[in-house]
Amino acid sequence: MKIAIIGLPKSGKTTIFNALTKGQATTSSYSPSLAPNIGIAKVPDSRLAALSNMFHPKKTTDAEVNYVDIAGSPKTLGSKEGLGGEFLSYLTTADALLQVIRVFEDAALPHPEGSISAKRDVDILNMELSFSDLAIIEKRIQKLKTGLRSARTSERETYQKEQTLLEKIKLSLEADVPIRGQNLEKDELKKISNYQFLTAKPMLIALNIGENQLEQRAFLTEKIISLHPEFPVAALCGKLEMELGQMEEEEATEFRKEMGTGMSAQDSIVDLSYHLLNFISFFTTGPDEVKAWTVPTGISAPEAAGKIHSDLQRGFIRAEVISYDDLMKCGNMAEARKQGLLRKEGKQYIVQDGDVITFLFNI
Ligand SMILES: Nc1nc2c(ncn2[C@@H]2O[C@H](COP(=O)(O)OP(=O)(O)OP(=O)(O)O)[C@@H](O)[C@H]2O)c(=O)[nH]1
Ligand SMILES: [Mg+2]
Repeated sequence: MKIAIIGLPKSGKTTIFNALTKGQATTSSYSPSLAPNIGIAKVPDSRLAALSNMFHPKKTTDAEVNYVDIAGSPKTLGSKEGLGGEFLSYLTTADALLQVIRVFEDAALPHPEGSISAKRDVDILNMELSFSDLAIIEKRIQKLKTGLRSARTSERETYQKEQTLLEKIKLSLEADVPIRGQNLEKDELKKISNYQFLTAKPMLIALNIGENQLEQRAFLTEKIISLHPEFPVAALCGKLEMELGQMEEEEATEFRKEMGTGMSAQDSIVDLSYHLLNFISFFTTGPDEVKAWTVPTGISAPEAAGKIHSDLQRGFIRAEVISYDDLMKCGNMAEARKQGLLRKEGKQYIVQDGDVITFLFNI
């Protein structure tokens, strides 16, 4: 799972990135650093420890979330000059976007828009994401139109269908409806999946509040949710979370209690990403390694295999699947097999949360 962090300049993206990954990337009071920060956070999951106890593997590997933090204004999105192109490619490959909205007050660090307004900032970001998608759509439509002139009859229909679909999406985008809110059919979504449109991506909002706003946290969160019920929202104090992230676990927990910060930024963002963005975990087991994998809900068995290695997807034969709960009840694989709880599943199988899977493949 890869999550790209976006937000207006100086909203605290790098600070929150550090909090999430326990990283130490340089934050910027003045000019942004140009290189993106890339970091990894482990996903806490008690089921993995239980599986590890059962299989005694040489290695146990948590599921991971990859975070990318890109400097620069989203106003350069989609533009060719400056950061635009590179910036965009980091976003298009992400599974989800984490929008950092500045709520903290700091007179020494003026907000680029002149004042603090979470609603305005969310709107600006959404508009920029739409612009980026619109630019791609317009270019593609132009290309299709040119292509249609010289297209063979056999290609004509495909071209025309794509054009109609893109025109429809464009109209809605222009009316401020992001692609994720356009109720597109499954096959329509599939047709446009190659474009990796930004407004089609799931998004969550992190309100970056100041230490002195911790008590208003629930209120501030509710306010944004009432304006944007479509987005999961977490309010966290980026600066404090970053500092806590550098501490020893115990010390940080003690601090949290005292300050009433609640769940750590890491846990709350991971929780939000999983439950509200519909990600699930499946497990692979064996004497060498027990490992948790993160995939979107609705993924097929071969697609899940592809997350491990593209060869596994290409040469997919079938999957042997048992649910985590069933396996725990049986105590071990041999018993599960005896009880007939180990299922053989084919290419159409949709992976479920907690599935323990062995992929059979042939390359
Ligand atoms: N007071 C206060 N300052 C913060 C908070 N979060 C971030 N800052 C400060 O805001 C400045 C910008 O933070 P960054 O994390 O670098 O912001 P950014 O969005 O990555 O900035 P760019 O990459 O330049 O767009 C730094 O000086 C931070 O210390 C916060 O919660 N409270
Ligand atoms: Mg930054």
